[in-house]
Amino acid sequence: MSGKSVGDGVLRSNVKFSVIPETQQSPYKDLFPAFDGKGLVRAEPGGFVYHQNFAENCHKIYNMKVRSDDVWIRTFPRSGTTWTSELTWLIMNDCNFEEAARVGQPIRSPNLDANYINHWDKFAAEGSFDTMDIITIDEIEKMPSPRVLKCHLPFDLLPPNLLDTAKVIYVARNPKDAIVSLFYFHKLVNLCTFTGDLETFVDYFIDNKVLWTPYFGTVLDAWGKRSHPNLLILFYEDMKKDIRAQIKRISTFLNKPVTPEQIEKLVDHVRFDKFSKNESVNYTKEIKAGVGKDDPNNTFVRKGQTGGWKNHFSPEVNRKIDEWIAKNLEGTGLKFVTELNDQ
Ligand code: PPS
Repeated sequence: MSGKSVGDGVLRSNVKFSVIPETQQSPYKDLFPAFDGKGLVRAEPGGFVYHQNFAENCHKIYNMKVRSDDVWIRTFPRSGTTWTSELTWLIMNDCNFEEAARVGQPIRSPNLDANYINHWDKFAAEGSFDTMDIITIDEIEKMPSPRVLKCHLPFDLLPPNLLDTAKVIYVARNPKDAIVSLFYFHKLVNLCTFTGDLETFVDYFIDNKVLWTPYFGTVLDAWGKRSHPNLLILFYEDMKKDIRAQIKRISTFLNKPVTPEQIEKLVDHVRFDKFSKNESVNYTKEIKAGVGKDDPNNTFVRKGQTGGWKNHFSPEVNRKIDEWIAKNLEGTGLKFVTELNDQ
C-alpha cells in the first residue's frame, strides 16, 4: 500500500487506527490491567492491534530511510525474534562474538515498535528507563551500517520501499506454541500483563483482541510475499530441527559467507541453555530493574521447545484452536509443524 503526504512533507500510511471499545471496558480492562483502561487500537485495513501511543507515532517508522544494506527482521511476537536477530547480527558483523557480549542485543539490533509502547513514560518516571536499552527512531536513523532492525509490524506500517530496498527476514512459529509463549510473556512483562487463565487468553487471542494480533494477518502478510527475492521466511521449528541448515540459509540470503568453524561457533552461541543465560539477550537486567516479574520459572528466554502447548491446552481448547488454524490456512498453502520428535 502506498502512502501519501498531507502537506507537512511527512508520508502517512493509508492505515487508520481506531480504539477497540471493548478493550476500555470490563472485563477486558481487568484482565489486561496494564493498559490502564485506555484500551488498545486497531489498524484498518489489516486489523493490527497496538497501543494508542503507536498510532500517534507510527508515521515516524513509516518515514524511516531504508538502507540497501539493512536487514529487517519481522515476526509475530514470541516466534524466534531474539534467536534470529542474534544469528543475523553476528553473520552481518563477521561473527564478532566479543561485541555481541559487550553490547546488549536491544542496542545492536533494536526493536522499532518498542518505542511506542504506552508504558515508557511510566517506566521513566519510576527510574527504570535508563536500563531499558530502548533506542529511539532518531537514534536508529543514525546507527552505523549495516543495521539489523526488528519489529512486529505488518508491511503496511513499514516504509513502503522496504522490501524493494533492503533484505527482510520473517520468522514464523506455529500458532499453538506462539500463543502459550505470548501468554507467559503477558505474565512476565509489565507492559502488557494478564490476570486471567490460558483458556481465557486463547479466546481473546483468536478473537484478535490481544496486543500484536491478528496472528494470521501478520504471518500471511509475509507468506503472500514469499517469492520476493529480498524476503526470507524462516520457521522456528526448522531452526529447532536443524539450526546449521538455517544458519546457512541466512548466510546465503545475506550474501555473507560463514566458514564451517564460524557455523559451529554460532550453533554453540545460540544453544538454548547457553542463550537463556546470556545477559546480552535474555532481558534479565531489564526485568530485575522493574520491567517484569523476577520469576525463575518464567523468563524471557523461557523453554525453547516445540510442542510445549501439549502440556497446556485441554482437548476442547485444542479443538477450538485447530478449527481456527484450519479456517485461516485454507487455500494459503502454508502448513505448520506443531510437534517435533528430535529437538
Ligand atoms: S519477543 O518477545 O517477541 O522478542 O520473543 P521472541 O524472541 O520472538 O521469542 C521468544 C521465544 O523464543 C524462544 N527462544 C529460543 N528457542 C530456542 N533456541 C533459542 N536459542 C531461543 N531463544 C529464544 C524463547 O524461549 C521463547 O519461546 P518459549 O516457548 O516461551 O520458550
